[in-house]
Amino acid sequence: MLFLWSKLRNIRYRRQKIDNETVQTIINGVKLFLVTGDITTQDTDAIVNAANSSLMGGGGVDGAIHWAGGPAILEECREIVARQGRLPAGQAVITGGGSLKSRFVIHTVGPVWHGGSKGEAEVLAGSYGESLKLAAANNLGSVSFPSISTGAYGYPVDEAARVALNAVASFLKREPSSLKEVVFVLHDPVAFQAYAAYLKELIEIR
Ligand code: AR6
Repeated sequence: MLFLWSKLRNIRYRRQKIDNETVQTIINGVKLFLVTGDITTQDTDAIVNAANSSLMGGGGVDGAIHWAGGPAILEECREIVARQGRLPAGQAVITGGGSLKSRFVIHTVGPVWHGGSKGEAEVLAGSYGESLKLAAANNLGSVSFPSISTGAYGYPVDEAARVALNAVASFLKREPSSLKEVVFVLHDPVAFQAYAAYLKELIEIR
């Protein structure tokens, strides 16, 4: 019993320690770091939306972005869908930021989790890579990501954190670009812990 209690205390202590630390690294001159909070209040050049293929809005972070950014974003999304059709999972498009602080919104569609053997990791990595490609193509200096697919789409957050951080780190390593800052804005402490734990692993490996 005493043993169990001291183990639990230890876990709590380790978690608090991660909370109080700034978990960040620099890859190829680009600062990569994690914060907790609401992505709609970020002032990076772009924020990334975890959208669905219709681009017509939804719940979760998608709903929050359209709510905070106003109808101009939806109007641009409509034009994009009229021009090129629904957005496949793993792809990304860019619109203005409407009334958000960030000038742009990059909309991407993550995979729905079907157990992990249906190519989910490749599609999720594609969402991050294609979003960063668009940010670089538009000469942006900073971009914020939510934890794509880990809400309504059911992707387990520990696995998603690995895929997300590996995809961003490998893009930054191989593509010199305008980017100076990539931020993960994690809405809840469980997601923050998952991303912090894996980012620390990555920092130690490097
Ligand atoms: N800021 C940052 N992260 C947030 C915010 C916020 N304001 N709100 C939620 N999250 P989800 P998905 C986190 O469901 O799994 C939509 O209906 C949330 O806690 O938004 O990719 C779309 O239209 C979770 O960790 O996106 C699609 O139909 C993460 O964002 C579908 O949901 C992703 O959760 C996409 O599902």
